[in-house]
Amino acid sequence: MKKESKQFKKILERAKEILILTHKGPDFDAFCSGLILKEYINTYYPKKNVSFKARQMPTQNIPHMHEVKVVEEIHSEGEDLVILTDAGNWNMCLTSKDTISESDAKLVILDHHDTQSDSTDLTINNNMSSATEQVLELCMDMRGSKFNITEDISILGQIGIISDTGRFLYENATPNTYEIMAKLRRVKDFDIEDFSYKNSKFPLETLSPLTIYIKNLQTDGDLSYTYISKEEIDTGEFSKTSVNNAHQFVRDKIIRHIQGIHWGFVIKPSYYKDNIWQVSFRSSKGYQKVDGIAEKLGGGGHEYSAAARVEANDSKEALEVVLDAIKSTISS
Ligand SMILES: [Mn+2]
Repeated sequence: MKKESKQFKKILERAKEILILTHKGPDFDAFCSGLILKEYINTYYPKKNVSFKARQMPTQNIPHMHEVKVVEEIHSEGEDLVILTDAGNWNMCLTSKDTISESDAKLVILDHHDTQSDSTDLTINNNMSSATEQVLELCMDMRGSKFNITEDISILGQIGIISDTGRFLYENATPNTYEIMAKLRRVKDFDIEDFSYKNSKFPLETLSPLTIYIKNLQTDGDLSYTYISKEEIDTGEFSKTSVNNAHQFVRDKIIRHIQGIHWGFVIKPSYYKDNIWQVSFRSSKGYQKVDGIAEKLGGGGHEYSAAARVEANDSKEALEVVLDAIKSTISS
């Protein structure tokens, strides 16, 4: 057993009241890693109290999802151990109203992000494809061949891993990821295609703001960009969700998928503050890196996927601010 697994086991064995938390706006990896860990504790330590709190339920049915306690605020309820999965620090998990970080419970982080982690009693992060892979690896290391992959754990594991690896398309999928996936699929032949298909569905109302984004699209060399203005949102009476969905669709499936185009950005007004605009950048591997541009605008992200907020009076000005930042970053 690895040293970190032994340490985790020791901390777990001493705890009585355990709370599992994950990042805000939880994705499937967040839910699946937390639920697998909860199942593990429930199975091997049935006398311990373990709860998993989040602000919302997953968008599709997954095993054990009814065990997620949906709460608005997170305060200490006498826990002696808090475990964060799929998050490197409190900040990713808590809002300003939550006070749980002030409790003197022990803190363990099980993560796979590059983000700087808070100081903890134990952090396990082997830069795996997903927090789900990290949690499974840990469970398997602690129990060895006795670890029982139930059908539910198999399904949760597969969902977490396929979500965070984009069905094994991203670079984060390693031989270890495939090996764990093989173990999971021997237990249950989960329908990945059906799950991904359902997950990619969007509400009909997304199409109206989407036509605006497409109409506003411009190209410049291998760059494409588009936006939606406040006036267009008001005139069309578009809901916030429909604009957000359309924004994501253009960002992920249009801007860098046009032939001859390798990168781009999408702009929309912020719903939280007047005169603030959200800009999302996407690029293709080996082409223009966008993290530096986003950083110049006060944001950040990864080499080929980044975001920022810019201040501007209208969409035209917001576009100029972003195009200026691009020009000065590329020429420097
Ligand atoms: Mn993740």
